[in-house]
Amino acid sequence: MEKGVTNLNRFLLEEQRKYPEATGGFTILIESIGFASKIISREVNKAGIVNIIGRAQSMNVHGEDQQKLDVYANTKMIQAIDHLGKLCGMASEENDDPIMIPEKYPRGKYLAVFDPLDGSSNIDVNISIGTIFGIYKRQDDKKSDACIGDFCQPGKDMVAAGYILYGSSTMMVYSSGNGVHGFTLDPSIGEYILSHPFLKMPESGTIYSMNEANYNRWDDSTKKFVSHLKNHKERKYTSRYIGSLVADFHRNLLKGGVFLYPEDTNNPRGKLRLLYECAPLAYIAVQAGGKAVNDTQDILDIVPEGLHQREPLVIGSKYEVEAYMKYKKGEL
Ligand code: P6P
Repeated sequence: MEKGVTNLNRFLLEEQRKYPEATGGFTILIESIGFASKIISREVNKAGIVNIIGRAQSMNVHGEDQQKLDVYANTKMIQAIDHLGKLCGMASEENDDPIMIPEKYPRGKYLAVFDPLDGSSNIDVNISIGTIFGIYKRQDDKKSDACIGDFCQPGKDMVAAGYILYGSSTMMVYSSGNGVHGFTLDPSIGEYILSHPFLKMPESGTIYSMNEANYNRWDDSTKKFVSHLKNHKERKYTSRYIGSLVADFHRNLLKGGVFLYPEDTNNPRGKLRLLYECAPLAYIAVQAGGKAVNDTQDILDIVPEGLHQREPLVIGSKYEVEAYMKYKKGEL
């Protein structure tokens, strides 16, 4: 499909035509997530003006202050997809328990997981932030509301995943298993336009992204890996770390490189959440030719034991992630 004239709707319809059995449910689901993101983008881009930033009175399940935009984005994501009749439940970083579909709406076979506004601590300082989402299919044909167990599926079973980056432009990047595609929002017409078809992550990169303030809390294998990058014989690496997962991941997806949030003595299972942060980005990374692991295995193979389970995350170009795993296994 040609860049510049293909909008998200046309792209989804042409993808849908590849599946004769498709009912269009998936298409309307992704379209609706796109709709929510346009509303979130509008508020993110004017947050400083209308002063809706600052701290809401509530805390989320992780004991973090919820920025007003976090709460707003969560509400918009839920409102955009809860009535479609395509979902049997949702899970969000901002909600302790699964979000039920209101009684008045029909249920469907999909499960949506999302971090409505990741990196929200950067809102006040005008740094790029993002929405991360994943779509699963319910594993049984029950018509009841989803329970936590329905969400506990490995990331490799996702039917789609993606993110929206609210940066110098607003971009949606998603995959439904046939490559990774980027769409840039044209705010003058309110349309996502195909701008990055079949995105591929470079086999290796020259960027590493991690919070080096944690250095003394890493284990020796992580320290050795970082030293390997800093003293690489063939490549001169540079450090880039925004502190906003979606922005750091997106840069490495396009330019190549590796992002690490490994386990440390303060965060024995890392900081990032498996279901709605690590797994959707791992799905994108793998579809784009990259890799994503925790401290022992591929992220996409991990079966969550709960909605908010944390996992160490090392994600990016194949060369760097495979080198990391060799250090973790003591092979280097
Ligand atoms: P640290 C933002 O709060 C976030 O969840 C991710 O977006 C980001 O990658 C990470 O935490 C940054 O964590 O400990 O380096 O501030």
